[in-house]
Amino acid sequence: MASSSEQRSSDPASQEMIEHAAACGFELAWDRYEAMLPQCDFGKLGICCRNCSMGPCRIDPFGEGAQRGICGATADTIVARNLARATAAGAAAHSDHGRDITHALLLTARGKTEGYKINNEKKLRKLASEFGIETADKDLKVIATEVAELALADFGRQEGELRLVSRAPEPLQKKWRQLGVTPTGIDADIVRVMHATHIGVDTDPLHLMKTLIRTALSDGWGGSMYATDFSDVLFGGPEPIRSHANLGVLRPEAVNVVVHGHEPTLSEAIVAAAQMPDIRKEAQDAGADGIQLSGMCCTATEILMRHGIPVAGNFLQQELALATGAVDAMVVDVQCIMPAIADYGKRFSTRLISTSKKAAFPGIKHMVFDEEHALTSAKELLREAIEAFKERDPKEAVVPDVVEELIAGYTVESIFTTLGGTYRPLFRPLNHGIMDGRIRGVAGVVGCNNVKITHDWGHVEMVKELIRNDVLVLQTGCAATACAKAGLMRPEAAEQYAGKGLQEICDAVGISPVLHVGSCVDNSRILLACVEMVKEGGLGDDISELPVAGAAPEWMSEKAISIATYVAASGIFTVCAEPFPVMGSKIVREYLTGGMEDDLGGMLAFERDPIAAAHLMIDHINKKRAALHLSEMMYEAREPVESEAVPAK
Ligand code: NFS
Ligand code: SF4
Repeated sequence: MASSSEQRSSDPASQEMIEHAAACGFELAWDRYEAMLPQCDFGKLGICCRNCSMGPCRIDPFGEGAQRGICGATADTIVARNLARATAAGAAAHSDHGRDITHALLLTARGKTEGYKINNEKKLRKLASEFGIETADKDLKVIATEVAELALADFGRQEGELRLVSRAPEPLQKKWRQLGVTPTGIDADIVRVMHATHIGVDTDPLHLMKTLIRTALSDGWGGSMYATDFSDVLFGGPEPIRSHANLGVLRPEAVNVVVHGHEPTLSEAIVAAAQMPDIRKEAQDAGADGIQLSGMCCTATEILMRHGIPVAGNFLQQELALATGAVDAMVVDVQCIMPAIADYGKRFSTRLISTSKKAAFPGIKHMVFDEEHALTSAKELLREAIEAFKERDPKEAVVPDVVEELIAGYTVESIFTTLGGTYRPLFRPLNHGIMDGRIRGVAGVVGCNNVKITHDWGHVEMVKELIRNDVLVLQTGCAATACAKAGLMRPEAAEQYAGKGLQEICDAVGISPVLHVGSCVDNSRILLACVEMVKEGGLGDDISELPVAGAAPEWMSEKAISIATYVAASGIFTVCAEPFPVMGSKIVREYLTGGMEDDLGGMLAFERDPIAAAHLMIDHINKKRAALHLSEMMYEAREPVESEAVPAK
C-alpha cells in the first residue's frame, strides 16, 4: 500500500497534488522510494567501496564475514573515504556555481555579457578595499575586473591561504591552522580529496577527516561565499521584500514559467526578459493574462530575494508543480533537478528545457544558455513557453488554491537596517537582545527535503519549537521555502508562534521571527552574521562561544554534507536528521559527533525527530549562555501551539 498524502507531506497544497497525481497515474519520488525499499544497509552504514576494480568490497558489520577490503582497507577507511568524496562533490557544486558567478562578473566588466550590469557599486567598492585594491579615479569596470580576477585566482590558488579565510575571527583561524585544515585553493582542495581517496593513498580515517574538513571550509569560506558576494554585486544586494509561496502562485490564465535549479545568471535574465514589452505582447496575443514567473528550489530563492518573484515550491514539489498541467515551461540549469520530470513533457504541452552546458537530461530539450547572449536566450525560452500555452488544454490544469505571504530579502547588510534613520551599529539590537535574555540565541535551519521525512514537517516543527523558545531563526534554500509556506515568515508569525522575548525584539526591529537569508550558497551569510555577532561584542571572541546552533532537518544532498561540515568546522553545533553514512565506523562517527568539537569548537549530531533535535540545539545554546554568564531568560518559553501535522513515518 502506498503511503497516504498526509504521510508524504505536511503541506496542504502538496497533499492535494499528491492525490491528484495518484488519480492521474503519475509516479512521484515517494512512489519510487517505496519501490526501492528495503534500501541497502551497507550503503546506509557507508561500508561498501568500489574505488578500484578488485572490488566492490563490503565489510560485514557483524564481524562474521569480510573485515577488510581486498586491499586491506578497513570499515573506518572506507567510511571516511566515501564521506570525503561526498563532501568534495558538494563543495564542487557550490564552488563551480561560485566560479560561474565570478566569471559572469568578469565578463560583465569587460562588456561581454548581454543584459547584466554592476548593480551594487557599494558592495563592489567594499570588496575592493577588503582585497587591497586601489580604487581612487578608477572606472567601476576596472575595479570589477580586478576584484573578479583576484577571486578567480582563489579558485586556482596553489599555496598559502584562501583570501576570505581572513574574514573568520582570529581564534578560529588559529584553530584551523593548528589542525592543518585552512583551505588553500578551492579547486586544489577538491582535487586533494579525489587524490587522497584513490586506492592506496590516504587510509587513516582521522587524517581523511582533515582533508574533508579543509574542502568543506573552502566551500563555506570560498566558493559559496564568492557566489553570494558576486551575486549581490551583479544582481543587487537584497532588501526586505514581500512575496508569496506555494503551488497556488501558478495562474492557469497566464503563461506559467517555472525556473528551477541554482545559478541566478539564468533566472535573472528570465526575470528581465519577462518584463520586456515585445515578450509581454506576444503572451497577450496568445490569449494569456501575462507571464507568471515563479521559482523552484534555490534559484527561486535568488529571484525571490532580489525581485520578490513568487516561489512555486521546494525540492519535493518539482514533480507536483508539473502535475498541475498548468506549467508551460520549466527551465532548469544545475543541481537538485530530478530526471523524472522528463515524463511530464510527454503528458502535457509543458516544455522542459535544460540550459546549462554542464547538464543535459534524457527527454529534456537542451538549449545552452550563455552569459554573452543572456537576454536573447531568455527571450527564446519564454517564446517556447508562449507556444506551449497555446497548445495547453485548459481543462487539464489543476492548481491548488494555496499560497502564503512572506517577507524575504534579509542579508548581513539588511537585517537590522529596517528601522532606518540614524546610524547604528548593525548587530547591536541582536546582541543586546541575547545578552538581556529576550532572545535565547540564533539558529540556522537550512537544507533540503527528503522522502524519508514527511515533506516540510521536519522544518516547520523544528522552527516552531525554536521560536517558541525565543530562538531567532535564519533560513535558506528549501528549508526557508517550507517555513514560508507555513506562514512563519510573516511579521504576524511573531505574535502567533514566538516566545515573548523574541516577540518584543521582532516588534522593536520590525522583523519576523524567521528570516529568509537566501539560497544554499547564502549559508555564507549565516557564517558572516556570526562573525558580526562576535565583532559586535559581549558574546565571546569566537563563533564557537556564541549561543547559536545549526540544523538540516530534511537534508539529502551531498551539498548538505559539505554545508553541515563547514558550519560545524566553523564552531557551530549542527544537527542533521538523517545520519551521515558513517555509522559503519566508530572512529569517524565519534570524531564528527565529538572529537571535532575539541579541535574546532563545533560538531555534528544526528537526530530525526525535529522536536528532539530542536532541544539538542536549545540545550547547546543554554550551555553557551551559561559559559558567557549571560542573564537568565526574561520570560518562560511559550506553550506549544497545537500542530496539525502528522508525525513522520
Ligand atoms: Ni540546497 Fe538548493 Fe533544495 Fe537542498 Fe537542493 S535546492 S542548494 S541542495 S534540495 S536546499
Ligand atoms: Fe576493495 Fe580496496 Fe578496491 Fe575499495 S579500494 S574496492 S576496499 S580493494
